[in-house]
Amino acid sequence: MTNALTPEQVGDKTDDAARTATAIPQFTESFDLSLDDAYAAQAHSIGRRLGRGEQLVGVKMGLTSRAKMVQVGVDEVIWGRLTDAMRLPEGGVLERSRYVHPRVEPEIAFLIGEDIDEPLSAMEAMARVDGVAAAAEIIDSRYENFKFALPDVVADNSSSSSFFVGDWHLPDTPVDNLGIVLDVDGRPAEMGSSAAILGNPVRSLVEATRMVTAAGLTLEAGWVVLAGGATAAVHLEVGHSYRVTVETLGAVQFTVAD
Ligand code: OOG
Ligand code: MG
Repeated sequence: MTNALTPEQVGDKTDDAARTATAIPQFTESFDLSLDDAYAAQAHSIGRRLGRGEQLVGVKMGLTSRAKMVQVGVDEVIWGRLTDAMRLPEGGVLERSRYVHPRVEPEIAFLIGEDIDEPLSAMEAMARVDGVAAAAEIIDSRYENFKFALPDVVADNSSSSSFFVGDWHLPDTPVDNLGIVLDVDGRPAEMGSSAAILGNPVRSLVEATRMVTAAGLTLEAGWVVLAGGATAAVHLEVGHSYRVTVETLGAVQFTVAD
């Protein structure tokens, strides 16, 4: 065990790793990083992004489905912060060189219509939602070999790196059991249901109202909440196109270039 780093030092390293697309060793291999310090490190690393002119535009929930927990070997719900620079235009091109080892996963997005600064029930939370949409999250763990323990991934903004959101649909559109397909060049790679997300993605929104407000943040009107991957994530490769289709919500797609 080497000397522990402060949350600020950890956040500096995850931010540098993300900014330069360079893999770093897991912190928990060399010292005990507490979950609280990991969230403080995440806040610090995103604070650096805000200092560079980025704006907070929402949060992502993670490890809300079995498929995701099994794929990465961590089984607790986590969250991370989304900035405007992370949102990519639907139908666009993703530059592979800006990432370490990116993967894509299908998600459901909620558009917050009215500020939420306290834990809410499903009904209360949905009353403050203005829209629901299909989404794709690009996760790019900054750790070597995409391997991490719970505090590592939290300090690394829960692997979040970019996201795409499709057209918004009315908030009363049911999202509890929608068929989902993630295809690569038109061939299905992963299939699932939105029910894989905590039984209903709305539960993930409820978790967001609890976890994010406990951290002192408000889910602001206009913010996006990503509910978490419904299937395992798929590696991105240059020259291929990826599309997430969600029954009744439509599709989001993008292509990967150098
Ligand atoms: C951790 C982030 C998990 C999700 O939707 O479950 C996540 C990871 O898989 O690297 O974004
Ligand atoms: Mg995700």
